[in-house]
Amino acid sequence: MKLPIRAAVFLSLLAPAVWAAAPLPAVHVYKSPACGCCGKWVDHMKASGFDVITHNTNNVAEHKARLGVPVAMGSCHTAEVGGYLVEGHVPASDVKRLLAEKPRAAGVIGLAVPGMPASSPGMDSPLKTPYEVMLVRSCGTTAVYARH
Ligand SMILES: [Cu+2]
Repeated sequence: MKLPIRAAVFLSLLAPAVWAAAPLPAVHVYKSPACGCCGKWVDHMKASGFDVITHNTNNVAEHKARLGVPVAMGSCHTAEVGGYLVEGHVPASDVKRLLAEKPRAAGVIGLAVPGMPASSPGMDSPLKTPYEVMLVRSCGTTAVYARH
């Protein structure tokens, strides 16, 4: 009987370490203090388990430029998480997938939902309007990452 008990104790000690190995990085959000839908996206990210640090600014464009958001991919707010840019109303599930896949080596610098699609998180229109999440590369090219 000793071995199974030791194994169980060992596993119970191991479990917290496994959990701690991959915590979600904090999300830094840059948004206008007057932006309502930006705040709702912050709520969506928090509800999905992210710590969110909100930076209210009247110069969101400065941060988009710093992070390398292509002009055509622009939305209302921009964010930074785990070294990646997240532009606009990107679903938390896609951000988590990006953080797990770590495509930095393939030249990917982040995700974007250009404009403000009605059905995206934080916009929350009851109408089911399809929209795409775009992957952004350091060279400025984009590709479809997810369809919702
Ligand atoms: Cu918005």
